[in-house]
Amino acid sequence: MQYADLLIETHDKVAVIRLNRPKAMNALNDNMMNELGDALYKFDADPAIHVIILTGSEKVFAAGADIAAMANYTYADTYPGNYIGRNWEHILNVRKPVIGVVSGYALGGGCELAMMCDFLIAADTAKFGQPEIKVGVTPGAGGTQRLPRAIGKSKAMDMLLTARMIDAQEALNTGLISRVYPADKVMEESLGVAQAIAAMPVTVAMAIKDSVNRAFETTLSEGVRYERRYFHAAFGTPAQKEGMSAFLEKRQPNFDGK
Ligand code: DAK
Repeated sequence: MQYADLLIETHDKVAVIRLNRPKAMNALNDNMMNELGDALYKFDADPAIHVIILTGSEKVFAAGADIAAMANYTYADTYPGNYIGRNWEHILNVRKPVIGVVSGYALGGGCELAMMCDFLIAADTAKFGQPEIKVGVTPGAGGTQRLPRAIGKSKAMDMLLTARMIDAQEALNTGLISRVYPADKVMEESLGVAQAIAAMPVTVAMAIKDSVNRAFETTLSEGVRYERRYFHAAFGTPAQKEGMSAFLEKRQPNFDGK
């Protein structure tokens, strides 16, 4: 898979998609977001891939939507043209786990894209922010919605209204990210996390992802009902037979192809 604004690698069952517009701090533009959707859908459909990592460079995950591209947009360009909605949210349709790995800046649309991943691992160099207010717009890709759900209203209001950035430690303390590693180790460690998930049964990983995401879209009792259906269905799968047999036989499970 060859793209102008992405670099692609695979490591066994793990695909790595790297945002790659180094001259513009990986600013997100239409071409990059179209390519990202294409790569995500191809890996989601590929039975050899179980987990996807979305990352940037060592210096920057993404410094936001491309301000040079947006500067002359009018309302007629954005609303009828469905700016953002038309191609930024493909990642939300991906059914396999997507881990965001952030080194350096994740700002504006970059922070919003990171928050669309299933969970985030960061380098100790990471900086997260929603500085849109400084360029005269509100966030447009979920920043005012996903940030308060992730870190609470007070901290989210503080970041959104003042445009201040938080570092990796503060992001860890608030629950925006799940792990922090030294910058020179973050990819190796993240690949280890992805490979551990990739060794689990992909059908169960997909069901867990779908159930967790329901928690943000429905009531507690409906969410639990939803989870219960997946739990019951699991008893019809080879993964449950292999996992429970392996436990009783005191051996490691082999979930290949399950
Ligand atoms: N867009 C385009 N180019 C960018 C960019 C961006 N967001 N961020 C950086 N660059 C470019 C710089 O212009 C510079 O280009 P040259 O001058 O070399 O040609 C190059 O990348 C290197 O940047 P700096 O020289 O500034 O590098 P520094 O290390 O000094 O600073 C920085 C790094 C990331 C702190 C700084 O570049 C910065 O503050 N960047 C802007 C961050 C920002 O404000 N991000 C939010 C963007 S607004 C909407 C939906 C969504 C949105 C808007 C509307 N609707 C539905 C209508 C979303 C908006 C945003 O994301």
